[in-house]
Amino acid sequence: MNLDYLKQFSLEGKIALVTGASYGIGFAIAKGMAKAGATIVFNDINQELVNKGLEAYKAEGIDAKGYVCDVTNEEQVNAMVKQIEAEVGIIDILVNNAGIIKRIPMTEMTAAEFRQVIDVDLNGPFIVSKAVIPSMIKKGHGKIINICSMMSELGRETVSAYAAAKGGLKMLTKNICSEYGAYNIQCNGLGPGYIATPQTAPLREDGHPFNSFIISKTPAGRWGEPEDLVGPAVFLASDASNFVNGHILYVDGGILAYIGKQP
Ligand code: NAP
Ligand code: GCO
Repeated sequence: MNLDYLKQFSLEGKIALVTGASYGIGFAIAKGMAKAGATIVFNDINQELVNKGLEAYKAEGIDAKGYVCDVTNEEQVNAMVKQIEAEVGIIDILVNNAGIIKRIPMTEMTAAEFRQVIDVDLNGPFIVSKAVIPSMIKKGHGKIINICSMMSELGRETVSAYAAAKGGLKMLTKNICSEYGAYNIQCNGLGPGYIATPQTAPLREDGHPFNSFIISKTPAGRWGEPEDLVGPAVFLASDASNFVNGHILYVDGGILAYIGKQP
């Protein structure tokens, strides 16, 4: 075992696939992993977004490889993983980051809308994990990080599908740990609090009551930034977390610990 604690956090020589990482949380995590030494591969649903991502990585001095692939499409995912293995190598680290949200009151939500959220946020991580695990087993190790949410633990109005998906993702995490831990695969969840990205932009508009609500509900007294997730993500991807498995690491400025201020 490497007891040099700083070296334990290094991702030197590792290949990391971060899904949906052209911008937002995925981009920040991939950027951090690259700085820790990993080779970055990412995907997004169309060439325009992939090109946008490639430019953003290049501007940071990162030589990333981007693929067009929808995480809900098993054929596309299997083809992408095969291509990455041939062009870059076996994936050591998978971050299931791609995700969507639909904020619609449950009784107004169609079953098709509900299914679409479950498809991207829960079936996607299942499909991509399933595609990378066999090679991780052959290689003798692997790290899977599922991007969970406050909604893995809590509910709120309008996010029934998202909460169902992220709650499911928490349990998929524990099950991958249970099923493949014996193969030296660690599967953990990273649960961001409320983070300033395009996904939460509608909630942060000037004067939106949700903005001040979140600030008052967060002991840290602010929204998170994607960069707040980098250290915890690198930890979960590195040898420093080799005996951490099936855990959900919440990075939320303290929201889940706090009952909130009396009105
Ligand atoms: P974002 O800014 O909307 O980015 C999500 C990324 O996923 C986008 O690049 C998106 O591409 C991509 N994507 C969506 N559907 C996809 C698919 N089927 N296949 C491949 N890529 C797809 O969101 P974010 O805030 O960075 O969130 C990233 C992850 O963190 C999500 O899983 C989200 O649920 C989770 N999260 C976010 C927060 C937060 O406060 N922001 C908190 C907790 C958890 P398009 O642009 O084409 O949609
Ligand atoms: C919402 C938000 C959340 C966050 C995040 C919290 O509408 O409540 O979008 O669900 O994005 O996942 O951790």
